[in-house]
Amino acid sequence: MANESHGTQRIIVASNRLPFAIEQTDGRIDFRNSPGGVATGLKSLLDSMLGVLPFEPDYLWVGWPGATVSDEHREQVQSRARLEFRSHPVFLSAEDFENFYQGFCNKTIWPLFHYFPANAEYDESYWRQYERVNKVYCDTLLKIVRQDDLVWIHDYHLMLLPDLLRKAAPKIRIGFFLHIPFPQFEIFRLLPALWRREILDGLLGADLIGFHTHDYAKYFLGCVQRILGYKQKFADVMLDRRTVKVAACPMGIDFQKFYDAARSAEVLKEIAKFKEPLGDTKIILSVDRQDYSKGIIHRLQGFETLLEKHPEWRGKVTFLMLVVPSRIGIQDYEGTKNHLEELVGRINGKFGAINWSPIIYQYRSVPFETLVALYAMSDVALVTPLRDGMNLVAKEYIASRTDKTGVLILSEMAGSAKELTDAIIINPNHREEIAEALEQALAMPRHEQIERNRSMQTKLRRHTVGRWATTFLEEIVAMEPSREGAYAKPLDPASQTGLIQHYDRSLNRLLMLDYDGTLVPFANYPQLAKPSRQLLNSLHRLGANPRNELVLLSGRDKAALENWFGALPIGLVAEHGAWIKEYQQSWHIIKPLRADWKTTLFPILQSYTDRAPASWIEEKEFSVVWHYRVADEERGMLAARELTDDLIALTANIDVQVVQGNKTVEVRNAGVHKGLASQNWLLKNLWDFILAIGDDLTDEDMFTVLPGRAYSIRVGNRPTRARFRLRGPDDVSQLLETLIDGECIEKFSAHA
Ligand code: ADQ
Repeated sequence: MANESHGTQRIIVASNRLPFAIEQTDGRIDFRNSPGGVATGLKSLLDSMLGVLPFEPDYLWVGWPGATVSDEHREQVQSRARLEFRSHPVFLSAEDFENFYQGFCNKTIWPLFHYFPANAEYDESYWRQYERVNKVYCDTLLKIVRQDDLVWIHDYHLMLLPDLLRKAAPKIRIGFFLHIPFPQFEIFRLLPALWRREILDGLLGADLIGFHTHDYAKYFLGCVQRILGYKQKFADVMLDRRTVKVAACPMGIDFQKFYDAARSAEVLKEIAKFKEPLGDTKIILSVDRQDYSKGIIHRLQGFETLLEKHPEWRGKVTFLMLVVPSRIGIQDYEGTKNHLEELVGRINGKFGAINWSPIIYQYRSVPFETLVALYAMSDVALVTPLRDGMNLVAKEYIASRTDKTGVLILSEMAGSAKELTDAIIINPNHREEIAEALEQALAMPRHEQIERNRSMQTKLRRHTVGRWATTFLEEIVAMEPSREGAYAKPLDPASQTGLIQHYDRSLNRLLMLDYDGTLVPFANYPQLAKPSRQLLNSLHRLGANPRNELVLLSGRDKAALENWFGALPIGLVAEHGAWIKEYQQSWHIIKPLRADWKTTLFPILQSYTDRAPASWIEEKEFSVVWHYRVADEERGMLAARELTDDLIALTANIDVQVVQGNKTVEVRNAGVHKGLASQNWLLKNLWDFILAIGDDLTDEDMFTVLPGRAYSIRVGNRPTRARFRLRGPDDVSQLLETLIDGECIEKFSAHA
């Protein structure tokens, strides 16, 4: 790893393609701009971001230059890429291109993630090459990356890279953004077991994983849950050593660039040139990369249905179809191209006249000004992907409508349909629906067009590509402190002495202790984890000290706590905070709670109990718990992952929370936790010493609300907000004994 450092924040972008592609002809190397959404979007990003971020950014873009480069040209490509494009090329071999790019990326992941499982190929040599290329990227990055760089990895070609990089350079901040959809579990699971695990673990090497929509983020979290079983809290995945944030951050466009271009003299000239031969026919436009996911065939069929069902539009409407060559050499793509050209020919033959051609089809890439001219002159944009991560064309069309007229017809399967809700939203699989939408669009009154586009333009103006990138990067930068604090330091002898001295000189002490896993080890059945006489004695002595207020916070029900600890001079919290009881007072509910949802969930829990023999259900007043400690480990773990996933989906509309505990899955009321219960005591007095000890995720809620000076201790070695950690209940007992011993000195000094 390089170790020089500058004052600015350097961002290393890693993606499959660079903003340029090279062509090698007769020993000559030419550089040209890359087509496609990711490269276009990122290029605008780089242009628009300078001066927007709260830190001074500097960039380097690492990626494949779009062709295999012979050895003798590599140095030349490298230095031009650096000087002219702030880029660092990753050179790939012909075999990489075949098996990695054409193979795993475009014949496995692309079809699968776009819900075309029948097109997906599961070829071991593709997978091996995918692993290899991700390693090549990692090695390249390690040569240039510096400790304080922020690495932003893009898209499905590099899903193993975050983890590879994390392992080699653990402290580097890494973001990952997926530009295509992330599919639901039932689709993702079609990948062989090893691949799907490695892909998820690969992605989880990042600090932040971004998707275009909430659905994709949710599907990803669902797959992590079902396949890896890692604990999750909201949209955070809790790994052993780190927390990974998963977020929806929809990508925008450079709105102003399209809006201004549409009014420029150059574009106006282009419009006049294109419109002249079309007379006063209405224009429908479609623009995409050639790809079966874009729904081009269905779209043509929809247009055909329009002309069949509404003959009044014949001769009065022209469909301009612009298709950019893409992924040439892959059979599915070649097949679609032939099919679509046949269809264009058939429709033109069937309906066309000497002076009117229904479809004008162009198979090529066009310059920016031409593209904007086409957007600006078309009455309707027909964007009908069968599946699309986002779809920038839909956004670019709206941004190019300076007079706010024009109608966007948009597929509900495109990520952008979540934002562009004022478009005519259609199901792209249904030709009748496309035809009806076209009919509606062609007849739409001008004022309605303006009204719809005004609201969409307002959104697009606000959520630009610059803002997308800034939000994403700022999010990673903001995560830094919590990542550093993810591991507490051991309560070593020096810290323990400090704690004891502080305890000794304090007069108002609050001690908050968890029970299971903290004061006693877990037992096969909860009723077996009884407190020993010695523990009860220690708790009694600590609680009876007039300088102390001792509270036991547990997930157990109040009957169990009452039975074991009811006679002690201490406060009690049951069901993770649903019930509280101060010393010498009676139990009360912390806030109004419901429990009617429990009956609905029982049959589901019951079905999992049947699947993992020896697992069982515990019912408490305001929560239910599925225990699998004594079930077969493998079966129990698999069932717990699935159950958690099912419960999260089934309880989406009710105010409860699904919590994975130690060999348990628990459903409880949302907003009730040990943090809330702790506050009851924290606010009661001006404490000069606070000690909180717990072993579980549920105790993190308690650690979160503590003041910074409090002694918080997590039992076990897990990421935590606590300041210190201890190994197990034995260490906790020892610490408590030491505090009790100190009490003798207290009494002695009080008498002295
Ligand atoms: P793409 O599948 O490439 O992108 P899209 O988002 O529509 O799809 O972007 C295409 C880009 O190419 C647009 O910016 C458009 O202007 C440009 N383009 C299209 N046709 C052109 C032509 N004939 N000539 C010149 N330029 C043309 C992937 C995902 C998408 C996601 C983007 C960004 O598949 O779902 O929206 O990344 O994340």
